[in-house]
Amino acid sequence: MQERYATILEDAGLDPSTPFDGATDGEQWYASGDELEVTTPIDGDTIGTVRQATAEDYERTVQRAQDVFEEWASAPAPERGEVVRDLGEALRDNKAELGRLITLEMGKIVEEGEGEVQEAIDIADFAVGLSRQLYGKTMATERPDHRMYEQWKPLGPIGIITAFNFPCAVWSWNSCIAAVCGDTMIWKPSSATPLTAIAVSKLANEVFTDHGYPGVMNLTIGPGSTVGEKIANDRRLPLVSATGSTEMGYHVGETVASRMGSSILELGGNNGVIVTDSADLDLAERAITFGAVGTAGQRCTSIRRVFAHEDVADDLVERLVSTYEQVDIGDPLDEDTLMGPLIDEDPVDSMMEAITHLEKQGGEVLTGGERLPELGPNYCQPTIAEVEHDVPIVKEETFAPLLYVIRYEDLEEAIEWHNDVPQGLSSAIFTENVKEAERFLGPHGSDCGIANVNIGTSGAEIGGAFGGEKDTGGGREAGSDSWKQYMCRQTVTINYSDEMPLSQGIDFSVE
Ligand code: UN1
Repeated sequence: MQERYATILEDAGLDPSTPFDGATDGEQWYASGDELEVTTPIDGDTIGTVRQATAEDYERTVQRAQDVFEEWASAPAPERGEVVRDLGEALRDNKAELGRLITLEMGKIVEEGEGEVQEAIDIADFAVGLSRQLYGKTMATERPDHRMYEQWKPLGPIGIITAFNFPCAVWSWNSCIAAVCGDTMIWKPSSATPLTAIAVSKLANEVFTDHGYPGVMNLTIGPGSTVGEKIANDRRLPLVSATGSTEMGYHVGETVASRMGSSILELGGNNGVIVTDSADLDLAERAITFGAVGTAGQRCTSIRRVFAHEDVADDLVERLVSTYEQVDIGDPLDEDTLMGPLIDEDPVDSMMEAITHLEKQGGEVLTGGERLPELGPNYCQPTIAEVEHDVPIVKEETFAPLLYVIRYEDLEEAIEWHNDVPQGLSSAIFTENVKEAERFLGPHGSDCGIANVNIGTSGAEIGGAFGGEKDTGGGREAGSDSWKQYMCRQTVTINYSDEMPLSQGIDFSVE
């Protein structure tokens, strides 16, 4: 391993010379399954080996989450918030180090790696405040001297499954909120990014142990076919939050539902931006570049489709092509780089296949379109292709920096095309015209979980509920009232009268 890679691991609290154990119960680390070799997408160098969890290791971890639940759920919520506050502080203290580890393991540039840790810090802060605001409603009852209210109780140990592209932030959205809600958890990260999971779990272990609550946040690294399957089928886990492909989500969602569990699914997107003839093209160009090229197009919120009004399309395309051609591609650890490698060669292959399809269907590559073998097999050029709206490949999510530009004449038509895909995560309109913006936001506008005006589709703040409709899975994570899914709602009615009146005025007296 390159020395600079070993330094990154050390700085993030990982000993580069040892194989890592892939499971923890908050105190001990263990795992006796097959070894997983971890490579960096930067140059394919091996940066670690992880012993994966076996069925017995999984059992130990989930048992622990179940045992600890009783005590953790009994702690007052603000006390749970204090622990999450310290987790947020630990993340703050290690932001730069974790950010670089994310870059090394996943390939996003350092700026974005650190941004992801910031997202985790932000949700920790949000969760601390929330720990004093787990409000229930009080309702007016129809019976005299009765009181009715609802209260929110911890749900149980829960399962968290996360994807490679946000190896820290998506865990934090779930774990920080679940923790203040009184849940314990078992986390299965992507097998492509286990080291980030181990590094943040080490921090979590220290913080929770210091507070006398080890075992709230637990980790099991292992293949989806074993650990993922077990989580989906495990009746001890009333909730499974899963982020990843739509295909995975269908399977997890169906499996969890078949045992009456609930799931939060955050799956694929196919995010579109409408640029109207009144748009500020300078803003649109900047937002589209970040949205489509940022994270090498590997966000579920990445911009994949731009609907450009025909009066501004040429101008917009010219600006985008010129910007795209100036993007520095290369080593994501280098601070001049704007786009690093993709996670491995598969998405590069998928992007090349998509380009072949669209060219056969009359589309045209405007810039990019090539692999960059001189940098390595995981690198490619960010690409813009112009296509007609009904080209079939446009309905698919290609998890790579491939942007489709589609010209339109009429806003209603653009909205219709925009919605005519299976996915429904994020969307945006660029316009200076309030009527156009409101049409896009109105009942016949965007059908996505997120809709923005003069902002791209990616880079959502944690304060809002994050997620989308249709094949995106319907789940909502992070801010707003997403916390309610991590708790059990209980409706309580108390009779403090000396009578036994029945609701609906029913008389059931035995005379
Ligand atoms: C994801 O790609 O799975 O809105 C999450 C964003 C980030 C989160 C993306 N805050 O782009």
